[in-house]
Amino acid sequence: MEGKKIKSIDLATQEMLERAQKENIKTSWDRLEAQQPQCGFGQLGICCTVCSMGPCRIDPFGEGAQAGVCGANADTIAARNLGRKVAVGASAHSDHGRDVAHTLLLLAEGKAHDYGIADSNKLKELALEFAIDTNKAEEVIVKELAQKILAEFGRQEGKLTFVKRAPKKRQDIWKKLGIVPRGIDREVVELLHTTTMGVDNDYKNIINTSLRCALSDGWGGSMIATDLQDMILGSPQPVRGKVNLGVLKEDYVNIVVHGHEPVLSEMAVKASKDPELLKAAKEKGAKGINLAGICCTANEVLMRHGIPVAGNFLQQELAIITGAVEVMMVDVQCIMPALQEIASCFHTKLVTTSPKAKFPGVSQIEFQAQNAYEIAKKIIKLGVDNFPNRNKERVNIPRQEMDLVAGFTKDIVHKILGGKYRASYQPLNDAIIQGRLRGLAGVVGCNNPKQKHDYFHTALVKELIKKDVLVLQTGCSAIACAKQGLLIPEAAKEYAGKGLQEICEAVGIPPVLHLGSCVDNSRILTAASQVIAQGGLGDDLCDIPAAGAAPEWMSEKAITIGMYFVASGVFTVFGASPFATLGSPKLTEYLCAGLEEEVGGKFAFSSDPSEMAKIMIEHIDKKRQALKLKPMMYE
Ligand code: SF4
Ligand code: MSK
Repeated sequence: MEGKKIKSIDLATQEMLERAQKENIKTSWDRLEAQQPQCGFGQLGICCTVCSMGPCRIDPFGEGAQAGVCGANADTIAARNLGRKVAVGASAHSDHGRDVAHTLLLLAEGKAHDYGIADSNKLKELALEFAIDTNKAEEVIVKELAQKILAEFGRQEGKLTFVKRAPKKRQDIWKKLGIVPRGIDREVVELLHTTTMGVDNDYKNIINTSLRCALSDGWGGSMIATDLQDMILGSPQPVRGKVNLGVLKEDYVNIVVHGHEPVLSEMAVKASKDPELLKAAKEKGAKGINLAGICCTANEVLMRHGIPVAGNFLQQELAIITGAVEVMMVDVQCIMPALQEIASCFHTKLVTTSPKAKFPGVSQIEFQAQNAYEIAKKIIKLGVDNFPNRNKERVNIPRQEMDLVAGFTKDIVHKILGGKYRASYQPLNDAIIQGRLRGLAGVVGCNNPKQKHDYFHTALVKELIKKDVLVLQTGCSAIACAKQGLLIPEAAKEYAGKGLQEICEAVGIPPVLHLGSCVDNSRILTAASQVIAQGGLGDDLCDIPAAGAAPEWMSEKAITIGMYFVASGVFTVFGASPFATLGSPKLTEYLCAGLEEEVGGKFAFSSDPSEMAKIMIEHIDKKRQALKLKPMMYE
């Protein structure tokens, strides 16, 4: 398993890669190979293309050029490159949040009939947070809320409303450093402005602006997306599901939803059960319609409906290579441009749905909240009609599928741990205080063909739970661990330390909790804030014995998530990547040490999951000592 040539620890992925190789179908792994050697300057972050006097690059060995044409040195260039990635990541999550807020407004105006308010408690909660009088009619409250939330994007002064959810001490730190996030759009624009040619040349100040921008995502755009999705589509509840390519069914019309925004995929879930479409599917010779997900859209429909997950980021191409997918419906983010070519090798129809994300030559069925269900039906019908075009001899679905439990929000953790009659975080805090649980870890993020697929996530998580760390997961990382059987309650017995095992057995939870998609990392922030509010574990987020990691990250969004975790006081470890070896020793030192003095959180980089686990556990133990908590119960 540890042999150098193995690209993935997942057997289904291995099987599909073999098939791709036999049929000479190129995947991201092949394209990575074709890219070798990748640009060393790019990997070190010291290539600048900001203005047309460049591109400029800095000689990392100190022999050649040490400044770009304008005089920018390695520190400025590396910090600017990093800052620009933070701005892009924040814009992606936040634009997602804005689209959900816009759907809410249409709903309030009676123009989006297919949606409603699925969680009225959440509506009340949010209305109170936004200082809206809840004695009015529901549609008035909803409209006011939508307007106020949309105004958060363009807010010029003051602070984002959700900042109030953070512990007081954390808010004071942000205030002192001048990084309290104002409007989300403002922070993104300001960071892009300050990183253009001839503006901010102080790498520390660029990081400061980046922290503020990232906070506008974590405590703004992403949090808005999560809360509004829960309110409109329903707050998740623990739900059983299945994961891996084996969830695709040979005798069914297979529709795969891929991307991030659940507003349309939610309608696809309904449409896949539409009697008219089911009848049509049977007439075409299928037993029914099977909906499955890839990436974060998968996490969204899994959490709310138990829809099976076909795979994570690096499996998007492989799902099509099974030869059994009639339609892959995509919206935004993490959708490989290669999908069109792969789909053309099979009968699969790729359907784009966002006006922001088109493929040349691929017809689009544009999503509109005003007639969402009809659009979802149209897309599913396309899949049904495409079923007879499937070449049965080319169908090759790997058998692998695994059970999982998902749908753990901050409120669910609250309820499950506190018991039916006394929802509370106290039992969780007590378990940490008494040394039954060592602490908490958030393990999140993508896949990257540079790293053995799924291996970094699972190896790290196994080591953490063995040491009694309760792991919270989102995104493709959660899917990776689910495939290896870590997201079922039975995993506690096999993999967890004795203390964590006792807790899992007492309340019937897995040792690894699936909290949702990438925007749902905001759930980790709110849960951590509640842990502080409960008492006994310090008075700021940086006091909690906790750490974060993105072991196989690839997306700019992951950098933004890392940046807002750090700005919120969390020690965050990234897997090996260009970002891990920045060509500015000063910037690296600042990110990995200096920042801790200012915000209480810092970065670390490691290309070894055991090393990652070790430094995370050391950090957690350091926090336990600072709080003078009891020694670990079973050590
Ligand atoms: Fe070169 Fe400076 Fe222009 Fe960057 S901003 S490309 S370092 S001249
Ligand atoms: S989908 S951002 S590959 S986790 Fe959110 Fe997965 Fe990373 Fe995309």
